Amino acid sequence: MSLLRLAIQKSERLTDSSLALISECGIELEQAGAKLRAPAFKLPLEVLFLRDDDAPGYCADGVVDAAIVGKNARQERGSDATVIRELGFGRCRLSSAVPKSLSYSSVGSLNALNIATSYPRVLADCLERRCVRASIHEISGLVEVAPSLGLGEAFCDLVRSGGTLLGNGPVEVETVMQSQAALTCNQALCKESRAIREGFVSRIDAVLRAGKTKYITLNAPNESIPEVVRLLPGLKSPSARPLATSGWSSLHTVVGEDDFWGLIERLGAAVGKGIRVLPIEKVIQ
Ligand code: PRT
Ligand code: ZN
Repeated sequence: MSLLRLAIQKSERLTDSSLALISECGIELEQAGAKLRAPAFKLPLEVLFLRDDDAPGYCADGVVDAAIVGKNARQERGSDATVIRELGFGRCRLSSAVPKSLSYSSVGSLNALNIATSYPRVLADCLERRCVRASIHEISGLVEVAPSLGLGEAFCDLVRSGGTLLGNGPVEVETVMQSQAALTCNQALCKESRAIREGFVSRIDAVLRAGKTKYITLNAPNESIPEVVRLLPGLKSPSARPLATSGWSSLHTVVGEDDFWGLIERLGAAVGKGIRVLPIEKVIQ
């Protein structure tokens, strides 16, 4: 029987969010995290717990069929695995940074510098595109303190909040790539495994859509309904149900999260208080 083998990161930064997504997809794993592999209950899917550095290559080579990995790791490994969905967690950027003492005006200031990084391939591609000739020194850890250890005059590493950089003194100067976790897949799947993958991707889509939408209910006097309807860009028009109090209705709709707070403020101005916002678990389309 066909089985979809999905790699996720073993007990590191992306692990909890990957397991949460799998669970929100309604997939229950046997002994999640306890072993190297965990089969799913009632679904032909098996999760393998791997290092983020290894998963992109294993996915490209077909050792696993799919993997949840940082796009940065996939790009650095030069993996042929296709990005099927960006998953919205593990967001970070790969940036170059220089010591405060170095006078920096533009990317050209990196010319002839020795740059320490764990992402030599991605950095080299970026510098080449921007016609910068620097020498790249590959190191595997302590990247942000590399210049102070004499391991380079500048460095290039992942940045999330920027707190690590602030703590060590260097200044972030160029974004090399934006990254986040992605579902990547091997393209050479048999028909059955592809069908399992498509089912899994539909579940992920339902979860991702739900994450971007909220359910809103509010009570409004009937005369203000046209104005509320004008303000609410729902999936369809909001539904209105009469309240026990005559002349009033309860309105229900689904809204996207873009400009969510702006919308709530405009609604508040139109109908006053009593707007209720509820999370949506899944949106199936
Ligand atoms: O054992 P394994 O090899 O699997 O794990 P790892 O230690 O190599 O990877 P891990 O868990 O650190 O990162 C896994 C993935 O998380 C990365 O490939 C990115 O896609 C993503 N990610 C998101 C990050 C960060 N944010 C992040 N901030 N990876 C690393 N960092 C580090 C960064 O290297 C730097 O040291 O956090 C520090 C900077 O963080 P801020 O918030 O201070 O800017
Ligand atoms: Zn790693």
